[in-house]
This record gives sequence, structure tokens and C-alpha cells, in this order.
Amino acid sequence: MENNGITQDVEQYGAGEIQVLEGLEAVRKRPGMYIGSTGPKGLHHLVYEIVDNAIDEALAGYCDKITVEILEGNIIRVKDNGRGIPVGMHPKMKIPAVTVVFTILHAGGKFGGSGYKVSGGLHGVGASVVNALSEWLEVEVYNDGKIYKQKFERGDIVTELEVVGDTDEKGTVITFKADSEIFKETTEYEYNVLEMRLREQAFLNAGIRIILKDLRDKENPIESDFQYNGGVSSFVEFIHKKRGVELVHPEVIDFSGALTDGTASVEIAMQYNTTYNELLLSFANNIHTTDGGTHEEGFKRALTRVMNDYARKFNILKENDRNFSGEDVREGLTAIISVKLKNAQFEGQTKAKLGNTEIRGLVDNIINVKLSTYLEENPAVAKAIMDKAISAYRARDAARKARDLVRRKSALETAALPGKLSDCQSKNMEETEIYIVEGDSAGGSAKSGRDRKFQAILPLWGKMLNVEKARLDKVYGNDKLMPVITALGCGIGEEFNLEKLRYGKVIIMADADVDGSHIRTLLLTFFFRFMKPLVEEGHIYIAQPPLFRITKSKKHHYAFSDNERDKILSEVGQGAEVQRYKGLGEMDAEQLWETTMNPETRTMLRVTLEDAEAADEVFTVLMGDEVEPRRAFIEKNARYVQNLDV
Ligand code: TSJ
Repeated sequence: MENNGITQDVEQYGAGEIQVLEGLEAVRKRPGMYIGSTGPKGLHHLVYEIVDNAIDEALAGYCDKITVEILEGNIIRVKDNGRGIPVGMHPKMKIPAVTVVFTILHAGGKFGGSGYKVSGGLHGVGASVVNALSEWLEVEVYNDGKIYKQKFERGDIVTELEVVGDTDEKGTVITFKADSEIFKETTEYEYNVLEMRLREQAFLNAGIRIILKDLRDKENPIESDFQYNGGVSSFVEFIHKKRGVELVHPEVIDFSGALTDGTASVEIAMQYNTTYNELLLSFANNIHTTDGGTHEEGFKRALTRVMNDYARKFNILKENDRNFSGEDVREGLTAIISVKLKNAQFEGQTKAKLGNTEIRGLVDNIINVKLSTYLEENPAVAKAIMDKAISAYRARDAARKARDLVRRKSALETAALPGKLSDCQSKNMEETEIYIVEGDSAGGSAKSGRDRKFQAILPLWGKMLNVEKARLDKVYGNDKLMPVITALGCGIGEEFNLEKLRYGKVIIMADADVDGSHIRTLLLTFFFRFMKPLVEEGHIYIAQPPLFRITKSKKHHYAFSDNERDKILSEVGQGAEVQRYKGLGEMDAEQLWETTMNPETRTMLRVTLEDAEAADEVFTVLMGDEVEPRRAFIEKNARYVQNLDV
């Protein structure tokens, strides 16, 4: 048998039976180490680990179709039409190679860096991890005219590999059920989450057909079928279609290249639209590098240089003009950078940043040579892109002027705080809070209900500026956002300074209806785009006003969900009166304080960077319509307020 990429790695671990057991027990002991978390994210990660192996087989050139099925009971089945995991005896271990794959940690070579070509073997681990974290797992291999099968429970072998039938097909089928002892929070898969990831993988691996089926509800099967021969170009096209944006030039521009020694290859696709938003998605070995890295750095550096060189050469920027900034040349740009490389180094806390230094120069070089050629050969496209960059350039100058104007104004007025702000007495960031409240009447209740020692209130009304559709210069002049900016005191954009923040907690308080949700989304997007560190450092919160008041025998109980309401109703017994709060304005000052603002009794959500990102339009495009922040972090204190005497 040919070297199957397994032998080398096994040798590192030795071949003892005891080690095998130790290996998988380690995974069950500290699952987070292997799959990140045991929450929904980790659960979905199981599927990706398995699918990645099938994608590797496709990249190696032996498989062109992968099917993922969610079966009744949240059982996952992944099939491919590849060669089938080798079933031959492993020479040292004296067990079948496929058994090694599922029982030895790291078998497959993610960490061994064994002799894979660039095209294949990018992942090749995780099968044993998934096995260890599954209540049960079955592998079937279709090869040599036979169907081979083996079963495991929580990583332990239940049946030896056996022939269970004949076939003339080839491929691998994995079926598993995630272990609810490990995934305590949930074992339920979200179709949209799997769909987004599989679609992304189909874009990143041109030509592979990936099918997702949800067969949990027999009456309502759902299916997606992805195959993109255009690869990353199709990805850009998809994003633009979905966002419904107007394009600056009709065709997606794409480039590719590779290191001469064959250890790395790059694919890039880019297109400008008429919005002010930049969307740069980068991937290394099909993994989304959310924190960027050398591939993004190379791209940005070269793009800025090529655009400036072109603008100078054709006298679009005159001698005394400043250069385009990076932001100028990326305004309205959607770009995908995908690199595949042999020894990917992932850096940073989340391991989501590519560190390989040779990639910076490679991407830079590709853009430098190929984009300048493209612009020279396509003058109409070049002109459209230059016009866009020039307009961004001018807007940036206008924003500077607007900012200076605001600064000068506030230097003159001593009390530069917004008139609508009811400030608190304390200046101690450790304890101060500002409530940004939607609507006038709610603002009134909040103002009278608050503890003025440490709680400030800033009411907002009317339609807020959608920062997705605005440049920085518009934000500076905006009469809804300026009060927020001046009240917080920490500036925005390049000028942001966390040390000047005037309140430790910034709390968004809006109704639980569509309008409230809209305001929350707009504010979150604003904070995400212009005050990102505020989000990163966990200063942004979302107030959770109750949805119901249940009154029984003159006692009020508050419920924050339908479930809680039902629970309370069953506890207090017959004759209770239920009031549904349609808005914050329906609560009087005292009620608002007790249910929503009193630190002793309230529940708040702390917004994570992920939440804020999820509110961003460009994210929504990829993810679907889930714009409400997840219930990410419930601050300590009461789940719900009860037994408040009237
Ligand atoms: F994750 C997994 F291991 F369970 C898994 C592996 C899951 C799925 C859905 C597919 C696969 C998989 C593995 N599909 N195809 C393969 N191919 C091999 O493992 C293979 C086959 C032949 C040779 C060879 O050198 O002849 C080498 C390899 C790695």
C-alpha cells in the first residue's frame, strides 16, 4: 500500500494500547482544548472537522461530492465519493488504518506536517476528536467491492472493523451523535450555521459539490446544494448580489499565484461597490482568519501602492496632493484572499491570524504585478475605481475638517455636554453608567427612576443615522450621534481614546419591539465601527426590560420571556393578571428602576465583539438575518425580579 499519510504521525506517539486510551480520554477531559468550546460553536465544529477530511480528499483530486445530512435526533451523517479511508492493516499498530484514524489523537498529520502536497491534507485531524466526543460514531468505507464498517462509543471500539456487504461504489460515510454529556448546553444543530460554513467551503474550493440536507422534520426536508466553479470570484459576486449593492465596475477582478517551490498558493478576488463599506475576508487553509495576518498585510500594502502609483502616473493625484490612504483605496471594496500553504502558522489568542512571513511578499507581489497590469489593460475599470478612491479621499478630508470644527466648538463651550444628558454625580468610571434610552417617555421614567449618584441618562429619539450608509464626515455632523459621542467623551475613529471614556458601562435601553431592535442594531453597528475598543473591552451592555408583569394578590412578578411568564403563572396559581409591556414607556419610574436599572436586581447582556459584528450588515449578508445580539453574557444578579411588594 502507498504511504497513506498516517504512518509517520503514529510513530511520534509510539504504538501502545495504553497511549491510545490516554489520548482520547484527554479529549473528553478537556474538550475545549480540541474544539474551542462545548457550546453551540464546538458542537458545529464537530461537523466541520469531519467535512474537512472529505474536502482534503477532494483537494487531493479523488472526490467531487460531499453530502452532509442532519438526521432525526441531531445525528450527523457525512458522505464523500473519494477513495475511502484505508482499511489495510497498519504495519506497526497491527490494527486497520481506519481504526487508527478514529482512535489515535492527531492521526492524519495536522501537527506532524507530514509529506502532503499543498493541494491536499490541509487538515486531516479531528476524526478521533469527534469520535471521543460522540455518544456513538460509525464509519463505513466503500472500497474494493466491499462495505467495511466499525462502531465506537465515546471513542471506545464497540465492534472491530468488519465487512458488512458488497458494493461497487467508493467513498466514506461517517455517522455520529454528539455526546450530550459533553455538549451540555445543546446538541441541536442550526441549519443556517452549517449552511453558511459549507457554502463558504464550496466557494473556497472551486468545483467541489457540497450538499446539506436537514431531515429532522420528515414532512419538511430542507436542502442546499453548492457548487461554484468560479471559486472566490463567485464568493464576491454572491456577497454583492445578496447585499443588493450597486457596482463600480461590472466584473469581479481575480488573481492567483504560488510560490515556486509549491508550498503555497493564493487566490484573490475583488470588486468595488458604491457603498462606503470595506469587506475583506481572508482565509488560510480554508480557515477564516478573522484577525488577518500576513496575507492581508501583503494585500493591503500592495493595493495602496498600486493605486497611488497609477494615480500619480496618470496625474489623477497632483504633485501637491497627499497620497491615497489605505482606507481611501478600500472604500466600497469587497475582497476575498484565500491562501493554501504547507505549514500554516496561526498566531494570536484566537489562532485566527496567519503568521507565515513568506506569504506577505507573495500576496504583495501578485497584486503589485497583476493588478497594475490589469488597470493598464482595462482603462474604463481603472477610471471607475480611481473615481471611487478620489471621492473617498475627498470625504476623508471633509471628515477631518468637520472633526476640527467640532473640536474647536467644544473647546470654546465649557459645558460641551449635550443638553439632553442628565449626568450623574460620580466621576468614578468604576461605578458610573450611562443609559442611552430610546424614546421620550421612557427617557423621563429613566431619569426619575435612576440613582443619580452613578447613573446618567441620555434620551434619543427619532430615526438614527444608519452608519452603514454613512461616512465619517456625516457622523460628525449628525444630531443623533453627536450627543452620544460628546457624552461618552472618548472620540471616534482614529481619534478614539479609551482613557477619556466618562462612564464604565454604556447601556443601550430600547423597547423589545421591531423599532427597538432597529435602534439597538444601529447603535451596536456604530460602536462596532467607530468605537471598537469600547466593545472589545466589554463596556457596552444591553438592558433587559421585562416583557410581562404578573400581578397576584397585590404582588408583582416580572417575566423576561414567554417561558418565564408561564413558569410564574403556574407557580402563583389561579387568578393572576398578566400585563404585556409593549414598551419601556409603559413602566413608571419605580418599576423601571426595580426591573431594569437597579444593579441588585436587573439582568443585562454584555455585548461581545461577536455580537456587535453580528449586527453589522456585511455580517448579516453572510449569516442570514440573525441581527439581535445573542444572549451571550448574562451579568450576575437576579434572573428575574419577583415578589416586589406593591
Ligand atoms: F474524518 C474522517 F476521517 F472521518 C473522514 C475521512 C470523514 C470523511 C467524510 C471522509 C474522510 C475521507 C478520507 N475521505 N477520503 C479519505 N481518504 C483517505 O483517508 C485516504 C485514502 C487513500 C489514501 C491512499 O494513499 O491511498 C490516502 C488517504 C489519506
